[in-house]
Amino acid sequence: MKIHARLLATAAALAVLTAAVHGQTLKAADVHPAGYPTVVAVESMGKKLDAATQGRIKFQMFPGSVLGGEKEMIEQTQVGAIQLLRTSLGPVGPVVPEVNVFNMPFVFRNPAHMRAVIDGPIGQEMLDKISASPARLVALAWMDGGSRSLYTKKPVRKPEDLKGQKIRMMGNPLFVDTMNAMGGNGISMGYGEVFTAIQTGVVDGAENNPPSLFTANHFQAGAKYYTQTNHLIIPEILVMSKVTWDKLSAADQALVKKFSREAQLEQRTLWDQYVVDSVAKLKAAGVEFIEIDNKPFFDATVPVRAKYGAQFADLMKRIEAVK
Ligand code: GTR
Repeated sequence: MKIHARLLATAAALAVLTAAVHGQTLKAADVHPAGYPTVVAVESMGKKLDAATQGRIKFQMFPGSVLGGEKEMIEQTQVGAIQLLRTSLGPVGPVVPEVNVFNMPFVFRNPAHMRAVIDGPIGQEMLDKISASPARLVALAWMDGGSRSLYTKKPVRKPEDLKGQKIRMMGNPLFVDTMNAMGGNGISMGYGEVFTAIQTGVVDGAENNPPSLFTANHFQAGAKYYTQTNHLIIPEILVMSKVTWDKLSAADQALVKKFSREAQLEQRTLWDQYVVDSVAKLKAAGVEFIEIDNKPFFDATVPVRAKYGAQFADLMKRIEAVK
């Protein structure tokens, strides 16, 4: 019995030692809180990796921006301080300019069109472009970010209503230009600063999808009018630091790819339900959804697509042709 116990203790000590030598913990990060579809899907990926490698690859999720804003987290992933990151493509644009074709206003007709594009050859090409770029990010899978609309303190129905209003946009000059073209003043700012900025009047509103508006509580800071502009439909992405990727064996890389793909599908299912629930909760909380014809906003942003889209002319035609 005693020998058995000692053997067990030795085995346990050896396991710890082996993990220390060969094992590793992947730090994953997200600006969204626990329970958000992206966080849940990436957590399941981590559990699968742990199980498939008998604990050799461990996983820890840092949700809710605890490791920094999205821009800072992208930088940390590039240098390998964060190993896995779920991010919007918005702030990836300044680092990998090729992704900006997906960041343009009204480039997708609706979220279903966006999904058809990312699920097809164009989506795969874009993942490959990111991985091949000098940004040191390995693009593993797409995530869904739905459709972004405007929310403000005063109701907005047409571009003229945005005159003089400061609207927070994600950190990418393309978005500031988009808001300026839509009639407002685009102010670029990190996600974590938006609540206080609305509350203190530093900005008059922002724009996002219903799940983000709901979980970040921006309506409680005073932006209660949600105008259905649907001006940006930006896919999101799961990336691994190239520093980490290069240290994995080919077999482990294959596992990471397989489970990332599964995370993409899981997130999509969770996302659809989360959008429905968020819309219901926002309405119950008194947020007024303003239905509009968004054509004037589409028309107002023609120059933005012309300016940023010129370099992607062929790709834009292919995107448009996707049914
Ligand atoms: C959300 C997106 C986040 C972040 C945020 C923002 O919709 O999921 O990754 O980009 O928007 O506006 O900063």
